[in-house]
Amino acid sequence: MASSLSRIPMFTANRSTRQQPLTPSSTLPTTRRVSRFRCSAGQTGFFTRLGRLIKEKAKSDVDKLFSGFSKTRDNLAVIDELLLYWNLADTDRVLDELEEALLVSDFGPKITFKIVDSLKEDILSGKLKSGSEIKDALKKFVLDLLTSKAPKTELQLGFRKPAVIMIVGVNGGGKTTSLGKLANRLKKEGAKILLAAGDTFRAAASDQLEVWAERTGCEIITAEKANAKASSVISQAVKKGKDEGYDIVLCDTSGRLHTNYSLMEDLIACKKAVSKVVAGAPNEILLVLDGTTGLNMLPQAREFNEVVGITGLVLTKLDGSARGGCVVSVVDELGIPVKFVGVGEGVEDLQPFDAETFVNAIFS
Ligand SMILES: Nc1nc2c(ncn2[C@@H]2O[C@H](COP(=O)(O)OP(=O)(O)OP(=O)(O)O)[C@@H](O)[C@H]2O)c(=O)[nH]1
Ligand SMILES: [Mg+2]
Repeated sequence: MASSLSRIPMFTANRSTRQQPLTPSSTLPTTRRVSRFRCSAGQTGFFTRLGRLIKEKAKSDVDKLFSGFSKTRDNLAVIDELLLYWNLADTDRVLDELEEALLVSDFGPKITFKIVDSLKEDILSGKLKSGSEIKDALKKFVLDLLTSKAPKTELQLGFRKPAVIMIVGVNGGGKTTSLGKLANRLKKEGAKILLAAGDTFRAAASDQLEVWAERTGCEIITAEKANAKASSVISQAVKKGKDEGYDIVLCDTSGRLHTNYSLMEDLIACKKAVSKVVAGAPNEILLVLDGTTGLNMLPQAREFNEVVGITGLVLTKLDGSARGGCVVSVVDELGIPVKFVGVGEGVEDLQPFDAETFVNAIFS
């Protein structure tokens, strides 16, 4: 990690900071706090280490990660029963039921048929001879798919300071919450974080982000006036990030329907504005998808990807009634890695995605 400890002033987000969002920290009054940071970016490799470190921690958080998915597990538990009594003569019936279990878990028809066909071929050729071998082959198929189609699940933050992460998605998917949780994780690893309240459509949106700024002890830039352009708020934040040595600027954006052309264009403007301030930024454009919407998330992902180029997915609400198979469908179809999963509303409830852990959890 870094050699030097840096101290930066912070302030509790409140109305006065909103009205004067670009006031230099050094002149801010009263509620300033001082915080220690273990390291600060600027050295080559910091961002790479940060991405890796966060991912490694995922492995130790396995229980929490998949405390959700109970519905998926229930649906897929049928597979264990089926395979326990499997014999060759029963193959067609067992594979039909396995197909149904995968479909109700939102694996989607395309990937389900691929899995079942592959298992059938291996059973008929004598390669798979027992229920447990079939189960292992099923898990391996899904794992291979996840790791081959979208291997880079770590954040890719480039090497220029500040790295910029934009969070996009449809209304209510969990963008602001995920951004807050991500700020918490990154800050815990020692990064100096600035939040940008790029959701300028809803008056309450920046208040919500200010709560997260306060909760995580991060600074925030909000719009100076009503009806400000999102691109202007975001680019001001990135400028401040650059001038004041922030490691990462996390940009919230408004929820928008992927079918609304003018709102989607607004995202392109945000992306351009950021790239004018820091070459190569935004480094990550994370699409937040609500896990409870199941396969309906696919058209959203396609559209956002086409318009701004999505670098990673955040699947939220997996603690609820989400069906885990949709993760596999999205990765299979779009080849975009899932980078994080949301497993609750708390500040710690965002976990890095790890394919092996995921497969073990849903087929446990
Ligand atoms: N259970 C659960 N709830 C979540 C999760 N992520 C977000 N939520 C909740 O989902 C609701 C919407 O979250 P927001 O972060 O406001 O969603 P958003 O995408 O920013 O919404 P808009 O800005 O209105 O488009 C809130 O009540 C969150 O607490 C999650 O992983 N699990
Ligand atoms: Mg929001």
